[in-house]
Amino acid sequence: MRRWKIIIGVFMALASGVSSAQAGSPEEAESAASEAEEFVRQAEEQLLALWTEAARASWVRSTYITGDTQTLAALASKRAIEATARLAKKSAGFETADLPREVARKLELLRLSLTLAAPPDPKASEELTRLVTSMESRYGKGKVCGKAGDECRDLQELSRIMAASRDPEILQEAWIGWRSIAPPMRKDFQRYAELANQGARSLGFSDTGAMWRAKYDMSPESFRQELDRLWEQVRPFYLSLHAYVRQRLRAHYGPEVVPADGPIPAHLLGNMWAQTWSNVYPLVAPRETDPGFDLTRILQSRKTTPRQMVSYGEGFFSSLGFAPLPQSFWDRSLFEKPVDRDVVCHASAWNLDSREDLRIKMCIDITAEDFNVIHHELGHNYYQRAYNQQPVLFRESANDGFHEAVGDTIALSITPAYLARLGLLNKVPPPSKDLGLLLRQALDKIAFLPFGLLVDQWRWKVFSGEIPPDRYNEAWWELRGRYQGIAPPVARGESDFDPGAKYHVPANVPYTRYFLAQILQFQFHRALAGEAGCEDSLHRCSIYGSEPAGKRLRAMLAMGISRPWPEALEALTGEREMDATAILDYFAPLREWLDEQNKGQPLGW
Ligand code: X8Z
Ligand code: ZN
Repeated sequence: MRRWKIIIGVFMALASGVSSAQAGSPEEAESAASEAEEFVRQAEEQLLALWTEAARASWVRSTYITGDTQTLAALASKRAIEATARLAKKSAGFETADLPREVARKLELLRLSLTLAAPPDPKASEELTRLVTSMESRYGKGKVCGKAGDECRDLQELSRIMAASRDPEILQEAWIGWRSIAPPMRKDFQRYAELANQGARSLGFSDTGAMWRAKYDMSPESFRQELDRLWEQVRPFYLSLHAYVRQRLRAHYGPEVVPADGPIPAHLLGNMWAQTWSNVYPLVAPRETDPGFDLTRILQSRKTTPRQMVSYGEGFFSSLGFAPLPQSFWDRSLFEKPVDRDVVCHASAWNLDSREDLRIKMCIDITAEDFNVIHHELGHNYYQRAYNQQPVLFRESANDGFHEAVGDTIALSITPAYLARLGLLNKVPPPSKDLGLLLRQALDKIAFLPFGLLVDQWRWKVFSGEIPPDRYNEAWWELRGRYQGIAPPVARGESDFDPGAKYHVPANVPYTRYFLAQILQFQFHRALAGEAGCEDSLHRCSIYGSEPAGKRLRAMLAMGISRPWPEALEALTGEREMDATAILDYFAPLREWLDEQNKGQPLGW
């Protein structure tokens, strides 16, 4: 996540924002162009100043949550989004047809840049930024305490239980426990949705969801259809994986806990939100093809430190020809949960000055899961640095799915052969064990897809009013059931607010980006593996050490958002469409095997 996304803005009143010149004569066209150019130039200068200011306030607040840091961060954010909203309105007044391409694109991007738009009334905009800051901080501070108020557990501790426990009662307690942090946000969330919509409408969008869907170089409606198309490509695979996992969990927990043909209870999948399932790999693994190593155990037995985990990640990027991370990254990042204060532990990557001040903020656990998350976060940082030579308004990923996909693409190259090269593994398992590896990978990558889609299906409907506040939770579970085929372990009602127990909802971070990233990273991997000369099966390819792959990747990253995303995709892959055939190709051997295992078993729910 890139914090400054929600806070970009410019604080200034441009003397002549709206162009009055109509491009009738060549002279008038020229004057309109120079007026637009000057507007954009000033906007970029001011944007940069406000980004930097708001990002610093936000960093301090996220790494030291107090009433004061919240107030300061909310104020800086308000200044930034108000100014951006003003500029966005002005940018819409320019006639772009005759403008130089670069200027026209910048005006368009200005109009689309906000994920949280300031309502016209300054009081309302102050309330809005206060609400978002407070909801995110409440999530960050979330703790679940025993009856006597002692023995409090935070999300990190509860997540460890979700990952490791095989006792349904303990799992259920942790699952219910974490969701108790959310009901107090419910009213705030409702008000936030109202105010955010006021802001979006003042910028000409029908609501905040429409504003989010407008960012993909196509109409919001076409984007919806793109998502449907991609989901239909992968849905049969998900059904197959779901049926297999259900059958194995049923064998382990018994028929009174897991139904034969209904949704899977949400607390049994190894993750607080049932969004990735690899933690239950040992329960569902086929004995005969188990790869026989567990990276978590290896890292822990070697007493790997958080910093060393990050160094491994840096080492991968260096092997592709990326410059090392600056010393300030090591000095200023937060790698471990401090013992003496509240922080927002949800992992994020930052570039505070839009140049070289890169950092990650993450409460690292020594696990295979966090080894991947580190690569994910570093992907953001290397992308941010790669486009920092672009003009300010182009310092962004081609679309938000690209930003989320880069580090994951690299993580796909963490193959057993690569781990052996690092000295973390003594022996590379033979190809006959690949099915186990592929299954473990699919439990994360394929299982995630419906979750990646549904979070915003819910929010879009909330923003449009199709889901009214008195149906927030019911509609959430309706979507969880429909897309993921999971069900809550206990009855839920409207005094609960389960969407609020997922970081991105209180923090106002759009989520469709992760669905897109899951598709894109396999397209990127397929292309880069080709560039690296790997002729093996895709899941055996690692691009570690490949200069040509690095060069190709950097060329795309350096484009930022200067061109519509299909051009960036083409620069890297030669393809202009998002396409799920790459993820399907990658897992093809597993699909065949799963279908075989599922013979005679119910599919769906
Ligand atoms: O939020 C994240 C990253 C930060 S951008 C850690 N992710 C999503 C999540 O945790 O829900 C990465 C995968 C999905
Ligand atoms: Zn991310």
